[in-house]
Amino acid sequence: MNSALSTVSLTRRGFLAVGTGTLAAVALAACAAPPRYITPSGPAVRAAELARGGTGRVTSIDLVAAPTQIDLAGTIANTWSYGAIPGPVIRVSAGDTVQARLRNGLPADTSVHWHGLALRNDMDGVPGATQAPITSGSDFNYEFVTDQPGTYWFHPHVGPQLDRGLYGALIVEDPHEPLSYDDEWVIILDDWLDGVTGTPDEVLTELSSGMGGMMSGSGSHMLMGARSSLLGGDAGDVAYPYFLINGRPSADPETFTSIAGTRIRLRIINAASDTAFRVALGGHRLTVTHSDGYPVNPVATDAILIGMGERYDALVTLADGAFPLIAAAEGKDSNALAIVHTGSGGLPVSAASIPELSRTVLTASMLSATSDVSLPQRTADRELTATLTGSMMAYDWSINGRRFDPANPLAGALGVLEGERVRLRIENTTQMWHPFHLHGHTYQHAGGGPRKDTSIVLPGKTLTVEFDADNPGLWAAHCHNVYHAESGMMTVLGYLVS
Ligand SMILES: [Cu+2]
Repeated sequence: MNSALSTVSLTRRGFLAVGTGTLAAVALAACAAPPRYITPSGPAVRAAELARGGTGRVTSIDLVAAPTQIDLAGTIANTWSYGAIPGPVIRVSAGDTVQARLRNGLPADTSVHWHGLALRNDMDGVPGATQAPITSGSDFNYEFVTDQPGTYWFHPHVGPQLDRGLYGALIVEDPHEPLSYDDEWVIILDDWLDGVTGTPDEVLTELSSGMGGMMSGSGSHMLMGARSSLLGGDAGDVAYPYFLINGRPSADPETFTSIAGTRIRLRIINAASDTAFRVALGGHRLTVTHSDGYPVNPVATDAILIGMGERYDALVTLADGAFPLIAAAEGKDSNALAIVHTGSGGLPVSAASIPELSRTVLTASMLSATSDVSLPQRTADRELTATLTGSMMAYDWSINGRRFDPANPLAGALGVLEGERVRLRIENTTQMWHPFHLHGHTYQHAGGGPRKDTSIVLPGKTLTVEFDADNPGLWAAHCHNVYHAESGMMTVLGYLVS
């Protein structure tokens, strides 16, 4: 644990040495001893992976990230994808090994992050922290043992690539599934502008220039005046011409066909970059059973609020007819749509709005983890604070007042020791909501709340969560608004060398 090969200094030079794989070249700081963190390729990470064990069964998949086109009800747009939009569903049983070979056919560096999984750190897909970027034309082999069953997903962790078509579902099935249902549908939500009004890189440049407010209305991508009381005010920064369910716009919706009385498990994933959705199925109530992959005590609701990066599973027993499944873009006055069709009955005449959207809307604060996944009672060994800082107009989004620097990713890192119970306060001092995401761990909202890895934190509010530091490595912690993260609202949770 204490050899130069297993540690990394906080210096820029030292970190870059690790990032390029020349571990022996790690340089130690010349001045005051900075915190030392274990490395993604070190023995602690290998030991944690060995302790995971697993079934030994392997699921292999080739993912090719490449330029493609998307058909948006007749409008053809150039974009990037993993072959289709959404990408392939990767489905394994808990404990199985995923082998995913990523071939980078993009004209840019990329990576794949396996969102929500407590996986081995060197497979987490964060260039600068856990691996070197996968350069254009090269390959990278991801291989890791899956841990907990649940609904997860994958996407790049490079620039605003997530706001293109690069995303897919990763479903880890429970070999002892306690829920009873007849079928399941994966519902992936997205906000879309790529190839239509511009590219995500152009959006980021515009937002970062601080000129967006002045330019709005004349070809600007900036959205002014999106308001949501559920989100505490400003709902989002970016104007999108389309909102998609499973890669399709409302004018050409996916139709799910089943028969009345069928019990369906919905696995809802928000893969958007700047949009929370309010999801409901006309004529039905939903029973929420999981948040971010982990079981909760079931709660019946009319609609669900889901921020970027979050997942909710819900059970629904289908009635007879045709029903709109609507994901209303929260505060943005537009919808994504799919159709659920059972037996008799024509398609719904109007799918613009359904009463369920304005009835009970479930948020994470209404949920509690089931006893089998609740963290055991324990006094916290360490308390950490991540204060979300910055503003929309300056676009200087940051954590603890520091904008993330990819060239010096451990500056301002949050340190923990393996084995600790950690209490993390996520304090939002900004005027906007943020979906905070911690890699490699599924914390529990304080007070017996749900297990989650991505949580909506409203403006002016503090969310307190706890987790056990049981997955050593360097873990990104950031806002899952991709434009906020790329502007600097990101830090690293690092395991200290003991
Ligand atoms: Cu944010």
